[in-house]
Amino acid sequence: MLEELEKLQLQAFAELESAVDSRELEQWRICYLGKKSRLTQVLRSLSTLPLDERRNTGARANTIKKSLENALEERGHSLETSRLVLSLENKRVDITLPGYPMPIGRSHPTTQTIEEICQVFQKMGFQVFEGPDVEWDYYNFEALNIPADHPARDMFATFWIDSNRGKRNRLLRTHTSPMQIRVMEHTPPPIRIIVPGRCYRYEATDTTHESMFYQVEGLAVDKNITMADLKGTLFDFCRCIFGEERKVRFRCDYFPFVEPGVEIAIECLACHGNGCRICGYSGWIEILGAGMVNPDVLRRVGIDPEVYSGFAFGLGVERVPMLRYGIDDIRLFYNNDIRFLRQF
Ligand code: FA5
Repeated sequence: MLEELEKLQLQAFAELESAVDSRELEQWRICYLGKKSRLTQVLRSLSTLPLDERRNTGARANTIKKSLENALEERGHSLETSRLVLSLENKRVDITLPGYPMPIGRSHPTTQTIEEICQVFQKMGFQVFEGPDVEWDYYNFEALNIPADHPARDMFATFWIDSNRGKRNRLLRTHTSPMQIRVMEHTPPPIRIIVPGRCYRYEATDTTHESMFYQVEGLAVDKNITMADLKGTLFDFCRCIFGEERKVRFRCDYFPFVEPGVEIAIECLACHGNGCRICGYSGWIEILGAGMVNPDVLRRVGIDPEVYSGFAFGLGVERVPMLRYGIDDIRLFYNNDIRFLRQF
């Protein structure tokens, strides 16, 4: 029996060496150390042996059992270590490889345009101010000579926010002109400001109209300001932004808070003035409304119109890149299609 045990041990060691994963190790354990293994059978049958043989065989069988258990544990460790080394080798990071480039964001084309517009006016001596998107009826309409029921309210389809005892009083500003009042209330002339900001109109959108868009308001109040100052400032601006060659149209318009009122339009880039879908077949795209500040508006904020005069304008920001790059639909700006935005 002892001879058999020695053979068994040699065979077990040889097989253990060829086991390559935990599944094969477990099979080996069942075969050589399991309940039905030959070694367990020998240990169980010791009591049937004569005393002498029992002692020798028992001692040897136990030693073999111990050495098989140790060998199993060692082989387990060594297989685990090789598995770990292999997996580390496979997943090794080569720190000398160049990293993945991080996509870098950029300013929205509207933001870029606002910055450029502000720079042009800042060079002429205008200061930049900002104001609230949520406005009172008073600033958006009343103080600008547009009392309730004035037909000019139809020009500014309004998103109302709340009302007080049936009287609507808070809204999303429909233009940046309320900032004329807010600034003049607190600043004595001379005033030269521009105000970039969002405006909202409750109207159907089309290629040149959005329900949310940006304007840049301008206001200059001082002694002896005339229509010539307004025209000179705005023509200079148009030349800076659109170049010397581009045709600029200057003609009368009506806004209750200026007198006289004008509008400036730029020749459509897409059709060179011949008329197309973008310009509504007129050949021109209107970019701003302007005029001399109405004396009633000056009086309302405590500025004497006999001493001071001023001009104001409100410029549609998105129309500038549309005219420059031939963008045929204003709605592209806020659809957030990255393929469009990436071009600027
Ligand atoms: C006004 O908003 C006046 N507050 C402008 C003004 C200021 C006049 C100071 C006199 C003195 P108007 O509604 O025309 O005016 O808008 C001015 C410009 O904003 C337009 O020329 C156009 O370029 C742009 N604009 C107007 N409505 C929209 C719209 N729905 N979507 C995109 N741009 C618009």
